[in-house]
Amino acid sequence: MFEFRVITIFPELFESFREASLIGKAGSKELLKVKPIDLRDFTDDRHRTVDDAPYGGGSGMVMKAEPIFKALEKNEGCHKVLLTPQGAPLTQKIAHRLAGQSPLLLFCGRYEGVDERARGAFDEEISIGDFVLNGGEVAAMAVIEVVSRLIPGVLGNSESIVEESFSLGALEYPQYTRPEMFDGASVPHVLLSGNHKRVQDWRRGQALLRTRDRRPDLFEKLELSQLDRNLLEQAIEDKDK
Ligand code: 6GU
Repeated sequence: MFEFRVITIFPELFESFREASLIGKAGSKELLKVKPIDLRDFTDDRHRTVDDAPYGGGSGMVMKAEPIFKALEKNEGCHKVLLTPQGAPLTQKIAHRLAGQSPLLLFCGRYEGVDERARGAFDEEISIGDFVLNGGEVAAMAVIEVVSRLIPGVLGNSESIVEESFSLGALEYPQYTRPEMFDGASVPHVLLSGNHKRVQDWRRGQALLRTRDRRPDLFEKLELSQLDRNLLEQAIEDKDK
């Protein structure tokens, strides 16, 4: 059983999340558990204070070191992650590593940050992208979702993990479902051919074309075989027709 522990000042945000969709189903199958932990349980003043004004002045509040240390102490043995925009950008590769690190403790930073002296108590810091959230809660949910789907048995079909975008370094190919004609647009003929090899080749070509057009940064890193080059060439031709 993979265990996520989430330290947050908003534990209630995780109640519906842990019950919904894939995460909830995996929870009932006892493949994983999401345990929200209220940071305020680790304070001892009447107001359950978790933040204070920054030394040196300035706007916003800083999360106090003491409750953080107490909460982490109570959870020793976990792999401890601080969620912060200053962390390493989350990738599929990092997610695969985290999927082997249960119990995984996710600490949701709030306000303007955490006291610098508490940062050393974490094993690593992770961000989910170059934008600013008010707190790490949504980032923690992103990490839980990314990691959960890599846990054996959580996804219905384990092939879908391997085939996906980013695992192969390329974006996903275009998908279609019924009806065959929608708003004057038909489904590409090859997908109706029943020829598995042709379908596979077409999808690879489309995935490469998409990656080239939309994510040149990813495309640059792909190591293309001669077949890949031919399939991309074909996809470019099909587009120009
Ligand atoms: Cl992990 N936290 C916050 N507050 N903002 C973020 C983030 C994390 N990742 C991207 N933006």
